[in-house]
Amino acid sequence: TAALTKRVACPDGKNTATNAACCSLFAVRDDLQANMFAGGQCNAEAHEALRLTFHDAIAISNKAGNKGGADGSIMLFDNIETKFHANIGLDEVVAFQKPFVARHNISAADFIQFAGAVAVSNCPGAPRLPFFLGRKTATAAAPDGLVPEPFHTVEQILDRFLDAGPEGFVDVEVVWALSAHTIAAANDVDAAVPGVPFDSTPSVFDTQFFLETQLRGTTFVGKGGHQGEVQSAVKGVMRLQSDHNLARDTRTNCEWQSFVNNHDKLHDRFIDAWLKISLLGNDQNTMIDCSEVIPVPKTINDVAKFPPSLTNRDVEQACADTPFPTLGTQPGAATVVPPVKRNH
Ligand code: HEB
Ligand code: CA
Repeated sequence: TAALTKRVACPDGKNTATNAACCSLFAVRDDLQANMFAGGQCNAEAHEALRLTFHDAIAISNKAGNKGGADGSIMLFDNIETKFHANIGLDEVVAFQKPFVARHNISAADFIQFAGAVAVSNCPGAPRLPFFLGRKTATAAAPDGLVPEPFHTVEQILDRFLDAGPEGFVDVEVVWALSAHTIAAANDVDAAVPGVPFDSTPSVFDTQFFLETQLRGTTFVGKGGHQGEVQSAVKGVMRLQSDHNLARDTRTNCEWQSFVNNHDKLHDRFIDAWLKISLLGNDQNTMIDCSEVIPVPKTINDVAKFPPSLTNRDVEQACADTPFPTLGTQPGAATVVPPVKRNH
């Protein structure tokens, strides 16, 4: 039976909400859009906000009793956690985000996930991510070693995800979560070339990441040879060794390929994977659904195409069950994908 929900008028005189507890989030959202995401852009700061949601949340271990998770520890104990090797670069993100937490009535734990959901909404083609309010606050820093690294083996990565929380993440869910790398870049894998994206469209939430990682690697963004880096198929694009291997491993390759040119699947499965990440260590049933505060992303007409000059012949077919989809090629000569520039 569908209940009729009465909306409450928020004290800001502008907004209404299904639950009064969500009212204060409108001002946080507007502050983020204006002062973190440069007027609602899918910019470097938005990418970083999404990465931070993962690095705070994934630091939970079933084997170790499920302490931590999405609890704000990466910000509350940043002196400890941002020194962990896997969290390289996040010291700057945390420093940038802290004043926002300070000027609003929100916990670090909720803020990190809320900022990530707002960030993703700025990327055309992205799903509108759900946001639940009311996370537990960290009482200690997470231990080192729980955040996956790009030089970890597929075995290590799948094991780590399976150990994250009481349910863990099964192999296909790991692939779903990696949709995040369609709006992502690396600053520190090769520090000589900051902002190098993981696909040719780092400000669009499309399926290009899954397509491009399946292509034969031919080029390094910089001098190459960095830990966790392998050759990519497109100049200016960096490929992580972990993404390369997940696209090819028998446990994950068919799921990986299934995202190529399947925008609906990308959209729906990222909601599932991200929501689960964003709730790690918390009980959804005791939290308040404030998803209505998250902006509705722009839609796109997502038709996957090979980057200029590349074709189905450049695919390193890995999935044995299904052939790679036959796709067109973007017109023109091969170009160099420009780096993602920071605003702050
Ligand atoms: Fe990620 C980025 C790794 C998963 C989100 N990554 C990144 C990087 C790396 C990684 C290395 C780069 C950093 C620098 O800066 O240098 N990841 C990784 C791994 C994994 C992952 C190994 C597992 C497999 N991610 C993930 C997830 C998510 C993410 C799940 C969500 C959900 N990342 C991300 C982002 C980014 C990244 C967003 C971008 C950032 C920027 O741009 O800044
Ligand atoms: Ca993309």
